[in-house]
Amino acid sequence: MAKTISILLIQPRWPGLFYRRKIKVNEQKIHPLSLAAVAASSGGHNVKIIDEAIENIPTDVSSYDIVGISVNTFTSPRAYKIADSLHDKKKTVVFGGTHTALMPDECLAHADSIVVGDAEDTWPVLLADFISNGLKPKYLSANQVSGRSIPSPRRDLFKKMKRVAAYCQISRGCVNQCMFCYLQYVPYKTFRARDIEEVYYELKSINEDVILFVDDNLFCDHDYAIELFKRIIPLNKKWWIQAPTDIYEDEELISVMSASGCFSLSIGFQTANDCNNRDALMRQNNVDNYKKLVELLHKYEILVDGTFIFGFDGDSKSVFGDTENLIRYTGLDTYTFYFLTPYPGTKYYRHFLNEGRILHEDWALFDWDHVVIEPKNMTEDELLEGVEELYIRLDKTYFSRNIIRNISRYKNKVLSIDLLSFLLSLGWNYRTSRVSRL
Ligand code: B12
Repeated sequence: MAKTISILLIQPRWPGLFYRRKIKVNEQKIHPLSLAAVAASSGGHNVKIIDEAIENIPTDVSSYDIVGISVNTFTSPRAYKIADSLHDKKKTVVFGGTHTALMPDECLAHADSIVVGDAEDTWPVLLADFISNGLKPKYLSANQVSGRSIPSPRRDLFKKMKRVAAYCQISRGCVNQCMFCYLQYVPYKTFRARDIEEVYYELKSINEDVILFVDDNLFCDHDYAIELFKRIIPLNKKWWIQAPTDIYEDEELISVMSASGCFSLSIGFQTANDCNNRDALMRQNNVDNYKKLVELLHKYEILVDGTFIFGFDGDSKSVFGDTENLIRYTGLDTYTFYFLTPYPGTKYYRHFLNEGRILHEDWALFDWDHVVIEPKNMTEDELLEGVEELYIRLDKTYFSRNIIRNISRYKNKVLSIDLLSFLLSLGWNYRTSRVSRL
């Protein structure tokens, strides 16, 4: 390599913590992965990672040649602020992350260059161009990086701190077509899975016993998933992952998941109302299958967190009671509620914009914890209050009464001290104010 440069990579903090009432992963207790993945594609250059959730950006950045910032929709206002102040210090700033793919032009108003999609193929080219004074405004990861060429993230660059769990990514992409999901609108949606041996050795090298897999949908390839889970059994990790509802018929998969240490799944039930499933193209979902799925997972001692979205056009005030009944009937262990959030830069967003139903233009509010579109069959207040009252009702009369039953469901798994400390680190967040603290 001709010249070695110093790179500062920043993950901006998320300002929207106040507006919620749910169980939440404590971001300060787990190292985020995105920038460690970018660092892994930075060749022999010097890299420093700053996670703003736990540390401040240094005021003196003179030793860095270039700064990369990871930008999600809800962190974009913060990212723009950081970038503008770095420009005042004459720094070259590059953006990457979901929001650059959705809103490239807006991002380019604050950055010298943007990476759209995977960093593995684009970032090395960008760095070489920067070194030869030929930085281009946009790098598009059009030839999607194959799973086999995704290297392990640079965990050695994480700030040394006691962590309760580690994130790990096995695959990227998804075959489903849910209209609200950002993946429908970016050029890197294809399902790609990493080499099983690579994942095995990466997991083996991770100190933490509790692993949170951050895949969009690992279950796109059941055979691959089964092979991977079998391979990691000897590692004796306890792990969690997001899963779709359509694994309800695959008992072999579920039994291998359990044997390899799966303690909990987050499942995208999304709605109690099948007509929303049709409208939002959630073809994998069918309310009739949910009880069978939850029972099967419980049989294998896997806890189930159900995620639900409120504010679809098919939702009227009856959706809250319907969701409550579904949660009780299926026997979910925990539940997480979100407000429908069409991401700016998508066709879905334009649909609501054309109908004059977008309530805010502050992207920090587009975090699924704020109502950002005017609902069709109820008022904004009815939607907010419906979700809040549902949380209160279920917390008091369902969750708190079932907590002992739920804990006993872990049986063998609960013996892990690491798993217990991870579970205890989950925060129970309450909505304290309607006004975000931005
Ligand atoms: C793990 C995760 C979390 C964790 C940790 C978040 C964190 N601080 O990292 C927790 C559980 C805390 C979390 C919470 C939330 N999350 Co989250 N989360 C994820 C998830 C599942 C994985 C992220 C990840 O690590 N990916 C692995 C890395 C390697 O991939 P990557 O981030 O895409 O990075 C690659 C490229 O994008 C690019 N890249 C990324 N950054 C940069 C920067 C530069 C400079 C360059 C060159 C390239 C580059 O290079 C990387 C390697 O190719 C994603 C979904 C997903 N599959 O990405 C959602 C996701 C990022 N989360 C999302 C949301 C909405 C949230 C919440 C707001 C939800 C909520 N209301 O509670 C909160 C916000 C909390 C916060 N502080 O971020 C959305 C963001 C959508 C958007 N339009 O911005 C996503 C995309 C989920 C979704 N399907 O909508 N989340």
